[in-house]
Amino acid sequence: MEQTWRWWGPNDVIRLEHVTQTGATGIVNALHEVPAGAVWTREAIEARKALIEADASLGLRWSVVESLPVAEPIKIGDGDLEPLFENYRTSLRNLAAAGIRTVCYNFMPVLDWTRTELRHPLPGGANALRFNADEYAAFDVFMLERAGAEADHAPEVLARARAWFEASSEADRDRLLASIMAGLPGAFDRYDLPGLRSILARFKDVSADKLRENLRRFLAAVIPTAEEVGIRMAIHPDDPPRPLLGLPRIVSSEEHLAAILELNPSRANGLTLCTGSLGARPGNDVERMAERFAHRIHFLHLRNVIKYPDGSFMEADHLDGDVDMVGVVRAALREQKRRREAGMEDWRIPFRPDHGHELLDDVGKPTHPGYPAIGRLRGLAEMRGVMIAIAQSEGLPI
Ligand code: DNO
Repeated sequence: MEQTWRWWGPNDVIRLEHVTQTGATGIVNALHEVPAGAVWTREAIEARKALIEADASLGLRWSVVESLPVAEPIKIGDGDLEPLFENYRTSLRNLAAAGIRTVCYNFMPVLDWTRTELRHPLPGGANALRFNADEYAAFDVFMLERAGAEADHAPEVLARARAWFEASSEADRDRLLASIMAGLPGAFDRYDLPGLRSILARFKDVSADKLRENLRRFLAAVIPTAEEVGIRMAIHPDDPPRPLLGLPRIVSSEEHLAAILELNPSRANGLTLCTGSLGARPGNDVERMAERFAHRIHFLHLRNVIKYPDGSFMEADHLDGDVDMVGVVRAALREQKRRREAGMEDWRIPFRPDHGHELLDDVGKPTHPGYPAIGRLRGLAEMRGVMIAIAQSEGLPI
């Protein structure tokens, strides 16, 4: 398994030298400055690649793109999409020309990952990301004032949400809005409440079936090109894996993943198995999904979550939480063996420690929420240990 690290580009305070110190060799990166829907040019890709590989002694290569974003009109299924499809295909061709073969993307309308608390304090002074069902309901019902929102929350959650809202200060509400918006990658497309209401309105006729149909259309438009240029597309699951703000979700469960793989049977239509995203949904058996879909997994995000009965969840230490991480790593290692025996050249599956707690000197550093250096270094080290232990005891290639 290729050990990778998400690097946010030249503005990341965690520098490439630091990444080398973690033991990772693959860089996960995106041209976050290019707006969704626009082409990633050959020049821009080559410039970024050159930056990543400038110092050969660091031993790094740009191995995965996360993400090549899908523009909202494609998810809405609005208007003439052909120019957007063509731009996406051009970006894929340009990436392939630079030797990049794995492209992660998601199909979550409007919001990428969503949390209500970016710094939930842990004993000893560390911080974790947390999704609090009461605060989320307070946001949805009382701040956003979304029509019909009450029906989407359990009565006891709603009662606590009301109490939270009534006791909240303006600063509390600002913090909640900022936390919910923080998931949007890059520095773009942060919405304020009116902005969020208007983008939500554009999705009002998009049911889950319609969204799935729009995904099918997108795949039909881009997968043949991906196949032709040797790119593996890897859809990222919904985070959290449940409908949010009335928006449909179609990448949240085993059934969803199976349906997506069937939408387009090409191996280029594959998955990012994100254990933390999928693990936050009651009933999801992530180890079983790793085994069942192994042949179509092109990228692994390893992190863990603890779920609470009211729908809240917290990001846990990588080996502590509800997901059987050892089982997932075992499934990935066995799949690699199968690929190698089948003569596949790129048999190694890239994985990255996805998120980490803010630990020690991470606290107070201006890193992206969920992406501190030491917390992720700990996660990577733990997962590397699991990987090597399983590989040695089962005689599997690493
Ligand atoms: C959060 C990430 C997501 C992910 C995108 C992939 O930390 O896992 O932002 O990168 O959803 O498209």
